[in-house]
Amino acid sequence: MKKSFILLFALGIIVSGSISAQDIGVPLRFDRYYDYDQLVEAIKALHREYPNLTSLDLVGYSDEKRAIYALTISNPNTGDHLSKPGVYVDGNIHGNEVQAGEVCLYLANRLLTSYGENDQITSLVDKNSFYIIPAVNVDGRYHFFKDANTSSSSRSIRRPKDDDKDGLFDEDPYDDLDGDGNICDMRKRDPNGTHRTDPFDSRLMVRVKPGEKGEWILLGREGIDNDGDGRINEDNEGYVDPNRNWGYNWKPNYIQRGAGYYPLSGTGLKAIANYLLERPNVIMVWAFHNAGGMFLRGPSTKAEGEFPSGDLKVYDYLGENSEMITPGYRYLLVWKDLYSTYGDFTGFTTNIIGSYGFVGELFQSQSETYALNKELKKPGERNRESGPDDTNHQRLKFNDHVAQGELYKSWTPFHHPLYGEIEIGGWTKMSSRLPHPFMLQDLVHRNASSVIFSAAQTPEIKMELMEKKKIGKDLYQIRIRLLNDNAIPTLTYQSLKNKSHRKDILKVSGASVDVVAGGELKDAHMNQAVYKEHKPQIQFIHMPGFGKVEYQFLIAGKGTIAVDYSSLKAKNQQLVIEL
Ligand SMILES: [Ca+2]
Ligand SMILES: [Ca+2]
Ligand SMILES: [Ca+2]
Ligand SMILES: [Ca+2]
Ligand SMILES: [Zn+2]
Repeated sequence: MKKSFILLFALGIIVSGSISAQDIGVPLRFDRYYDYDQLVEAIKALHREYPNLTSLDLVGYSDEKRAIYALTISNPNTGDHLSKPGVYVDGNIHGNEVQAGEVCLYLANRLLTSYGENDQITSLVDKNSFYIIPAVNVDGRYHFFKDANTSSSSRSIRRPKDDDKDGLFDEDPYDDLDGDGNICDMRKRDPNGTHRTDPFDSRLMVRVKPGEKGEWILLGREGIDNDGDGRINEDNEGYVDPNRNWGYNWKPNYIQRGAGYYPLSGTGLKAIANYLLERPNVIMVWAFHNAGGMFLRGPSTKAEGEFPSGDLKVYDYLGENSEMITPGYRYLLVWKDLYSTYGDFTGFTTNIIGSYGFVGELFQSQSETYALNKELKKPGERNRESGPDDTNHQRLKFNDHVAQGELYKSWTPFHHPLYGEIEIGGWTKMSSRLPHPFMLQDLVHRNASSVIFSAAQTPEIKMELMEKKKIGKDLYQIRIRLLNDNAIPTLTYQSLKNKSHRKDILKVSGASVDVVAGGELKDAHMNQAVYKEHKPQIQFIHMPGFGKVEYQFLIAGKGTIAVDYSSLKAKNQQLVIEL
């Protein structure tokens, strides 16, 4: 009696102390979205299940004091995590871009559950250190699920900002008037309105032509004038854009909207910046966002110029392969193909951390396909008369018959305190930028595969003795070859050009030897070596992708020598040679 009471009591604590913990077991599920608390549970579950391959770090806290976690995946038996090429992956820096978090969770889940079973993945987990932060903007993610939102709100850092400069902060947000958890649109019947009902789908509206009578006036997003200043929803949460607040090429608000008052003013961002600075081994960065189906590379502004050609080869190789891994996604240059951004995250990681980096813009609404009726044109083909393009018609059909109506709220009458009798309806918060959960598995797997592909291309240096020749009494000539079979060099050419990160070091040492000369062997057959003038026993080198370098040393003495290769971003190597 007493025992079972205690047991029940203990179970009660377990059940009430964790949120939906019964849902969250390893392997994780990807036919659903994880809210912030569930995401934390998921990452903890992975760590609990694979304590030997993971470590769970509390990176810091957000502006609203939520924990930001990072999961490190690295096999300690193959070396300390800092000794291996680091692959940093994050998501959800924009709070509403939630499937980016699922890509990160999926990557972690895939690497861990396939370790020891899949050869490619086993060798990656042995070779690399993965640093995964599934949700950067933890406050944004929390509020996106918990509060009423559009598909684009709850995006900002949760740092109050007075957008309309009236002395009040975030005082007039959207208002969920009908209490359905979505911020949709408002419309009102008006014979002099700007729009009439679309003849093909009565849920849509088309703009009236000159001289034509309207039926509707559009009143914007759901809401009221909370502060009575004559404007509706003019000061929503934030707006400090967490992807414009980083400490590289930051510009103030009048140049870059959302910049914040100073770089890294976001508490959580500052913590992540420090986390990265403590991991100089990071050579590859992926930051996932939505939407549009794009892999974006820098530079972020035209004024920064183009990357060195050596880096472009790397970006093209990874970007073009990623395009093939995720059909329909495009590999683009951000400032040229989209727009310039100042103070963005990958600008920081490229230039301060010295990494290659992509922004992955997940999901494209065109993937919500529905085979259209004959009278409707194909998606992308615009305009019968002056109607909206057919993408909306197709998306509505997809909503009706594939998502069973979950993505669109039909227009419903509502009495508005200011506008009187109106209707509320339109796309819901889980529409437009997020795949329906049934499509999530495909999205997370393909995008995680792009990360895995790039991780496989991080540098892996092999060092070999090419030749050892006695050329005099106690005088030896040795030739060392270093090979990198992967696409990514040991240091970006940008870092090399800016001298922002140290080169690799090749060092010859021995108790009873003297390195008389040493330098790069430009041509082994022609015996052309370029000797370094001072301290020939230490050479500063750079390992290209898909390439090799050769060095030659003249060594006086005898006994054992060690040749040590050390790198910031690739694994150190050593050769021991007997003279
Ligand atoms: Ca205000
Ligand atoms: Ca609503
Ligand atoms: Ca107002
Ligand atoms: Ca409002
Ligand atoms: Zn984004």
